[in-house]
Amino acid sequence: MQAKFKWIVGAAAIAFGGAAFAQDLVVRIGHVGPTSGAIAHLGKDNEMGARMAIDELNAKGVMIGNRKARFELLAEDDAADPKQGTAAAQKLVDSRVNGVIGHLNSGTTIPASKIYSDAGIPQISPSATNPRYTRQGYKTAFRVVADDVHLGGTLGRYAVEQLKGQRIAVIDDRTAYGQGVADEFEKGAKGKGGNVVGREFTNDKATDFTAILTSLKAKNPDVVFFGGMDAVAGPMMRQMKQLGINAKFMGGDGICTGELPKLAAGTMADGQVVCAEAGGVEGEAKKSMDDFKVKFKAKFNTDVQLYAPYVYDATMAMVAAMQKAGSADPAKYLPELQKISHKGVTGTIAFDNKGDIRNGALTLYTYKGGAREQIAVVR
Ligand code: ABU
Repeated sequence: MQAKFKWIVGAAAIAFGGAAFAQDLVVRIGHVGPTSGAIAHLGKDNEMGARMAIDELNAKGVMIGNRKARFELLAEDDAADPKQGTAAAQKLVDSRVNGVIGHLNSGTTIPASKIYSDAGIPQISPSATNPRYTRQGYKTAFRVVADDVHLGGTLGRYAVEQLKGQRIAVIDDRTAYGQGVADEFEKGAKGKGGNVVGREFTNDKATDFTAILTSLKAKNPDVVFFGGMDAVAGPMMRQMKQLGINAKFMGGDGICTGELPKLAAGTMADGQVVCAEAGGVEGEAKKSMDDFKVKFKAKFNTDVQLYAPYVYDATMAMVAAMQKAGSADPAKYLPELQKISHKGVTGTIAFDNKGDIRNGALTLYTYKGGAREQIAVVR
């Protein structure tokens, strides 16, 4: 007797007695960031950006090939820890995700990228800025923000040319991101004739900076650059104030968050901090970013911290590539992702042959009255 029921493994289509109909195509998108630990506010910000994209895609109804796609978000916490990062990556690979958005930190994104590459799964980091990530030769690695060469170098030049820093001190947290961006800052400042009077380091869990700040105070710095994240920068600024160090405070994207004024607990003077987000839009394009922030606040009842719009764009660009390929199979949509040109809220998402964003921008910010204020968008 001929079978009346047939389950086609690996494809969501069912045939009953000869009549076939297409079911939803389930597309699993992995997201990884630190949703626990000192920078959980940033990991949650990223995850909400992914959630927003997935919810919009499901509400809109997206066709991939001739099938209606239903997107699932598999969100993992790596606590900004490289070992937990690789464990999260392996878990997502084992869950047969179609693509991954993440991780947030360079120190987790770089080791995880080998796991995704070996599995042939496309990965887009929305925020990892260490250049090494896209220089390993992995075809699956992409990022939608500028890297630390651009970020640190621009800030180093800015310290000398615009802030007129005469005695520049540099501190980093010894992470892949913090040390890398501080090195690039130092190169940029020295390239413009800047005088770097001291270099110190701490770690990404430290809370007491008395020893390094006392050592730097003796050198009377007028600019202090910190390569690291806001959770360390805030207490560092408090202790600078206690020690009477009245220097400008600079940092990369890791400190350039909505949370920094709270973490600095009222010790941040207007205009004292200069930092940079590793992306940005200006002119007419700024409206879509502003609209995104309003929608985000309405949905989650919290403001964007930093990279949620970039996560949103990364997710949308990945899905656009699946649509172009007519398939969510990583091997089939990867070539489309490599040549995607997706108009997002953070600008056009298109990648160079390393997987880096084309024509990446930076936005320089300061803080006034406890709120971020844009100085300029630079390319
Ligand atoms: N880019 C700043 C935060 C993430 C990272 O690169 O580690």
